[in-house]
Amino acid sequence: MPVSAIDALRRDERFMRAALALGRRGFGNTWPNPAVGCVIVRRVGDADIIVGRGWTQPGGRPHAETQALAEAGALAKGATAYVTLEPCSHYGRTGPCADALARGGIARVVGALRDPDPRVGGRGFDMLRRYGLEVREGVLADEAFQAHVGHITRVTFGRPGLTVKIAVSADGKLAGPGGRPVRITGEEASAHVHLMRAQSDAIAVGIGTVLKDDPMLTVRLPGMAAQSPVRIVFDSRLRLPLSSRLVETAREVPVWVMARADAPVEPERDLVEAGVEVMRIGCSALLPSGGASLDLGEALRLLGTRGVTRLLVEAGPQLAAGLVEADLVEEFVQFTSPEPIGEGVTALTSQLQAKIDGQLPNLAARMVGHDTMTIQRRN
Ligand code: AOF
Ligand code: ZN
Repeated sequence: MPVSAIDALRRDERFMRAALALGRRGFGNTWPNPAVGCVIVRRVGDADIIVGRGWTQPGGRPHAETQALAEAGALAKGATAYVTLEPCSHYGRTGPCADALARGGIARVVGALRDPDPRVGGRGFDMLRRYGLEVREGVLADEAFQAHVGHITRVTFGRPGLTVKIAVSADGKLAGPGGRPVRITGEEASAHVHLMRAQSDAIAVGIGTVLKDDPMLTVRLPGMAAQSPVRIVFDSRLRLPLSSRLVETAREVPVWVMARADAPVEPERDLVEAGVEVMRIGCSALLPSGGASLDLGEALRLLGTRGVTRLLVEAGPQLAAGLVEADLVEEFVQFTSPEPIGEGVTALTSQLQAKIDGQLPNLAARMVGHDTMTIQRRN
């Protein structure tokens, strides 16, 4: 390949990386739409100049391309647009982005990934080619897949993309004896978890975690309180206490409770009065304890119909196991502290860890403060 062609490939990757970084600004606030990024680049002499930048706006509209085109104005003529997801081809509240790019005078479009949304599905790229624009697909497709895994999972399987997060001690425990809460990871890891919350549409826990820890599940990073996601409790029998911090703050940040269809009605009345939304779904497996668990697949599909794309689960051992058994997890994030805590509750049995390794073989690791963060994904 001639050097000039290699340079062009590198340039495309560089600007796609910039578009991916812009797109991330929308994580957690564009649902039900994907958080897309777009940069418009113009060649002036020997230099490449970014003349327009855009990302999907809160609530999902305007789309990234419209924002970038508005910033570029007349400078879009003859320029290249980099988009992290195929430009749309359908008529929503406004016309298709593919149309807008052509009308704005864009000469070339570099896209990372096709949009599996049935309204688009390749028609956006086709439309651009029909208009005579040059199109290159597949630049940094893996990175874009990670960025859009929530949207892709929702339009393909009808449920949100799921990240499960757990924090364990060096000896694999996530709580002290009898489930007593113990501080496991450090401040940097906590800050990172708050960032993960801010970048999620919703965050879910099991009722066991609420009863033990009484968590708030909000984002407590400076200046980011408004980024708190919807808080969800999987609570088959509606045991969520009215005195919990979740219920007490339900009017400020939404709380959704997913209960079994046959859960008692009185607690529902009280919870609804306190501002909580109760959703009822079927149950699947009978538990050894004699109770029955929620059908987690059905629960997630219900969240999909509500538009949730990026769901973070801060799981205890039971919920983590249930989600892995049902093969519903896209990403498993584990923070491990350097200290053992001795006696306590084991986070993952070796069989469950083996199952996770089988489903999510793609492993990355890095330090966050004193703790190790491992991220496991599908291949
Ligand atoms: C783009 N650029 O920035 C985004 C896109 O409900 P609508 O009409 O806003 O359309 C939503 C669909 O548009 C969504 O499911 C996805 O396929 C696409 N999102 N497309 O061209 C964007 N966010
Ligand atoms: Zn669009």
